Amino acid sequence: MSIRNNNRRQFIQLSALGVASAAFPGLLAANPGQIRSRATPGFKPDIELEMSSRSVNVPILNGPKTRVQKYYGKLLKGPKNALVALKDNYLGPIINLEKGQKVRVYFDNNLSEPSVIHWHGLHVPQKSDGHPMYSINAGERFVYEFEVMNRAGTSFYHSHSHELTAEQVYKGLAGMITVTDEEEQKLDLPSGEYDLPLVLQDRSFNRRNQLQYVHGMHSRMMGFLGDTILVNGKPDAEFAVKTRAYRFRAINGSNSRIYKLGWDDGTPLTAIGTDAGLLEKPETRPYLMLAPGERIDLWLDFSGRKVGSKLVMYSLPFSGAMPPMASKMRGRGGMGMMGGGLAQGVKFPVAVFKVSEKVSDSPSLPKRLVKIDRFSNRDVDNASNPLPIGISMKPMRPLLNGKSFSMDKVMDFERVKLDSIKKIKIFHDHGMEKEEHGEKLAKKMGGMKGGMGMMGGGMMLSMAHPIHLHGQQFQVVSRKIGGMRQREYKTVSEGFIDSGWKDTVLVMPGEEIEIIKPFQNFKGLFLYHCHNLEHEDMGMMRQFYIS
Ligand SMILES: [Cu+2]
Repeated sequence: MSIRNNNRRQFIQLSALGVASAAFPGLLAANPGQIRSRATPGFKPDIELEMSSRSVNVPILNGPKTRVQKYYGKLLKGPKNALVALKDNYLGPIINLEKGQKVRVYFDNNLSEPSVIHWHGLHVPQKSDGHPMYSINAGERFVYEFEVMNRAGTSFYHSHSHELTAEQVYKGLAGMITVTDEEEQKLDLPSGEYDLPLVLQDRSFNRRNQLQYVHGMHSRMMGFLGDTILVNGKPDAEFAVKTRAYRFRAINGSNSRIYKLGWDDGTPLTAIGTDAGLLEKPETRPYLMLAPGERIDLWLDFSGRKVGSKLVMYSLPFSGAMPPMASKMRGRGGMGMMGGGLAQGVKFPVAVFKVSEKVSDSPSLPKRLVKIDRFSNRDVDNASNPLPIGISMKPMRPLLNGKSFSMDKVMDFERVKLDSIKKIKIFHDHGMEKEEHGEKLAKKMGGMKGGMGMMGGGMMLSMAHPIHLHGQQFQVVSRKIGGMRQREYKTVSEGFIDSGWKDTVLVMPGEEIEIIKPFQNFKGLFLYHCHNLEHEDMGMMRQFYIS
């Protein structure tokens, strides 16, 4: 069996590397294991890490410790601050990188199940991107090698083993990555103790403090929603802050919860960065939306606040993210909730900021941050014929372009030429019924009207999906909201920042979003999927084949 699997896997890897450019034959998904990945002799790393995943007990709540899965790290080579462990935490160590560094990571899977690491936000070669075909079995080692090509920004690494992603991330397999570069260093942004993570996750615990995961297909279909909010791995988050500006790197590491971040007293929020990149200039909004997989770099300025005063950051109420059917069941332990849990879109506190010390100086908010060259139709070769990402929900089957994920298949329009820059249209495709529709869709994209088939069964399941594309960051170039659910859309519409670099974008029901994305530097298979991790594991994932 192992020989056959090995051959199959090798074939897939060779195919992905462009050795076999013909159609991917009808292979079964590769089974994890049999990967023998070794360090490349010619690759001279600036940073060398040994990472491992293990089941371990950590203190989260008062009382008994919680069984989690955790990434451990050991710095073999590189600057001391490249790896910062969080004590008594399920979150993996923070990895601090600099543009241009070469990084090698030895990953030892010490779980009792397959796993793989995806460097969400980093633009790395296929083999180091954590594609589920590179999942390794318990006891195996995988070597990741990449050069940091990203601009300064915040990313995060997490498990991406197919059908295990949601549960492994839920159990703890995630951690923050920061990247810095010369452009950022010139800005004199808050650093050191004033540059802090804000990793947002929701969990549910039983009476013995053990993690509870989804029960039943309904909550899986809507996505897991926990009733306990954890910030940086801890409940009841409180930050003691000085009267000055801070940078908080917010990461939504939740499986499916969407946050609408805002202050209790109505003070607006200022963002200086989005997914893996600083903005051209700061953006101040009444609130900011943060969907699973997304990041926002926040500029939180406590200057002028009274010592002893408290500010509470909330997730403010919003509606429209869940199907109408699920919303009606709210309060009755309905879909998407654990019994008595926190429904999607209800208000709850995220973290308390206690002003505890007066200081006399603070960096001031830069008027301009970094230069961003905006993509336009002139940069793409398919302006009038965008690549489709059609979202549809059949009962218990969330799909992209009418298909579920299969490890070794790409459709014609998912084959993209290396070095091309493409326009991509992400939309809700309620009319999609036939399996081959995805193929046809690519051809008739121009003629598609929003709202087609809206009264069909698909619409009843229409919900918000955070769509994540692996590889390079993209830019959002347009948003259109269909005629329906306008009132609900207004509860979130001011919280989207489209001026920066993105790798994940929340697509609300009825919404159609156009993005422009470059496909440069690396050939191979690069995933696109829903970052509602329950959806991802149910197959709401496809891939581009860059050749
Ligand atoms: Cu989804």
